[in-house]
Amino acid sequence: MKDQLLKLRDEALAAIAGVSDAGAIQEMRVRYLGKKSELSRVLGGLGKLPTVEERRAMGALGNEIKQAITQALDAREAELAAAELEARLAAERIDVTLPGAPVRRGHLHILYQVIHRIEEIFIAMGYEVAESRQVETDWYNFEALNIPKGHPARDAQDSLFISDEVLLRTHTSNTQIRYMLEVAKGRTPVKIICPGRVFRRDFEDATHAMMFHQVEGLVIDKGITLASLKGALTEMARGLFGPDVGIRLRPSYFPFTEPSAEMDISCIFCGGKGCRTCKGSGWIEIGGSGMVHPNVLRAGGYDPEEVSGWAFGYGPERVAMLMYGIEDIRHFVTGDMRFLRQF
Ligand code: 2U9
Repeated sequence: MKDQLLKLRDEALAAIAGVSDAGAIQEMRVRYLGKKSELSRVLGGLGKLPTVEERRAMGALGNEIKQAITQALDAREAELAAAELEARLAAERIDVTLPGAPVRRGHLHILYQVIHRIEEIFIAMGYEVAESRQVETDWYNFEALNIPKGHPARDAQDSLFISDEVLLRTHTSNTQIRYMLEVAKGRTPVKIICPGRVFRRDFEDATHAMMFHQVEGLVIDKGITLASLKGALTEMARGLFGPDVGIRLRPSYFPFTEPSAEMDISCIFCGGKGCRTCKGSGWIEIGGSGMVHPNVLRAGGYDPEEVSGWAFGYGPERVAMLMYGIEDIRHFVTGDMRFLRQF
């Protein structure tokens, strides 16, 4: 029996030394130490040994061998686990010094680059930028701007009504009314520009969109005249188009200003000599302006006998189109990255 046991031990230890897979260790535990193992079978015959001494000696040897095999299994298992960890660490090593995958940096939409430039020009002149709601009541969009119900100017501004009294604003002028009533509350001076989205019911083509932007300006103080309007507009035109650009005001009509004027810039393509873009006139129309109508001052809580003011309005889409040679207003909203990435 002793020889059998020693042979079993040597076999087991050799097999354990040769195993190279941690998963196989558990199998070996069952094979060499389990209830159905050769070792258990041999030791099962202990009772058949003739003397107590032999039984004791073989029992002790059996236990020693069990221990030796258990130790060998544990040691090999630990060795294999360490080797596996080592291999994984080597295989999954990350070089943290490698440059990362490049992320393409985005930028502001071209229209908002232009709007921000306009804001900067006016901020430098001491203006505040004011914003307000795009869904507005009839009163703030029309009535307060001297456009009562039935006024023909309502037809010229085809509107998107949500209910009888609520519409998508057709201009940013609601912002000036709200600023006068809710922020300035009769205090002077008021010096604001109001950029924002406006909406009109219109047929879209290369120069008309249902949604576009306006930048409007408003100044109110004692003794304000058209002289400072022309000064501010000239500063704006030069800031946008360069130091040689001039402004021309042509008499016109708007319900919210009196007197009113169309506002032209000298042609930025021919310098005023006359070309195709300015149709030979040397001037390009970009917006409107005028002295704030007394009714509008009153609606904003100001006394037209005490103070006066001027206002202007124009579309930054048109400015961006002139500056960058963009031929279709719809490019601004189609989201075509080939267009947007150019700027
Ligand atoms: C208040 C008083 C007066 C704003 C003004 C214009 C003239 C004008 C158009 C130009 C092209 C709009 O972008 S466009 O379609 N705007 O001609 N806007 S005066 O007058 C105001 C505004 C607010 C309280």
